[in-house]
Amino acid sequence: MKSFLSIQDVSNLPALLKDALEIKKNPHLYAKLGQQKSMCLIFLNPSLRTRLSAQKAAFNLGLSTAVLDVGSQGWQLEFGDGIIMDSDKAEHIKEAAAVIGSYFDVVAIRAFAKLEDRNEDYSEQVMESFKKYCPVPIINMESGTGHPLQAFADLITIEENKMVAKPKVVLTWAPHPKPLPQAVANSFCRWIQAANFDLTITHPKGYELVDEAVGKATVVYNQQNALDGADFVYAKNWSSYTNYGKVLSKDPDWMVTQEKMNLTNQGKFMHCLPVRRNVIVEDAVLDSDQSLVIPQATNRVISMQTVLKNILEEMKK
Ligand code: SN0
Repeated sequence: MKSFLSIQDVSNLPALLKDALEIKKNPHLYAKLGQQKSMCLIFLNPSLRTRLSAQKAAFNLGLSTAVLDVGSQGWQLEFGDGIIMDSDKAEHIKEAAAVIGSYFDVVAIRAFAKLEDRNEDYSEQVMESFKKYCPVPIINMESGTGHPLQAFADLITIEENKMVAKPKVVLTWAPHPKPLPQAVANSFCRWIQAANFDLTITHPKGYELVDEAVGKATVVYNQQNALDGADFVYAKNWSSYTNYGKVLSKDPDWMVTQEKMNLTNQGKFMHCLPVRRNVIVEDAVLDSDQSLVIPQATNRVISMQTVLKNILEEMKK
């Protein structure tokens, strides 16, 4: 693996999953792989799990890390081509990416969708600019359209908890007070289908995801029907893709409740965190044995460590 921007950078998903489960059993197996190498973590948005799990994963591989919080510590970056830079943005990505790439061996970036201009977010301007101007491998820590490290951790979690070879996985939209990106939902759909699981997506009308993410999944507008017989229930809010970045509904009837979980096949509850308690999902579900949110977060170390292991191995070739 040269870089990790999306599932398209994964040439062999079963092999990557096998790697992940091996690393989970023995986290220090590759403790020397990253020695004398370093990684820069660049954040344009907040993070708890992503930042700490990336640092822990790097630590397990002997790789040093530095963190740049662009919001509070760095110059505001300009990404446009041919722009007259007379506004608040002091540094162009051309220089910034080249400089960072001259200091580090791997660069990981978080840059959420701004939810203003769909073409801008879906063109992946930030990741693509880093890829173009930064001479070292790039890792996506949530971009305009995807969060592949989260989806990989989710897949590992399902693999560890599934009772049948092809579980029924339901992605349900849930209400939220703010407009959120589609990134987590998009990547979840792609990875679950790449793993050949049975995926049903449920959401109110107007919340259809981009076609490439939906793929061959079943879309059901009635949440209760969708949940029937589910082995895994993945809740997530996202803002509208069609009416881009808009909150079309805050309907509390879409919250995941214990009563709804009773419709499932003793289904497990999943969410990427951070989660708004009693808005997305009620306490009773989150605090029950059915909840996998902590194992999912734990597996964020494993997904990052597996990706880093593959990138570092590629660099040694
Ligand atoms: C982000 C998102 O893409 O939905 C990151 C998830 C890993 N979530 C949020 O920004 C939640 C913020 C909030 O106010 O609840």
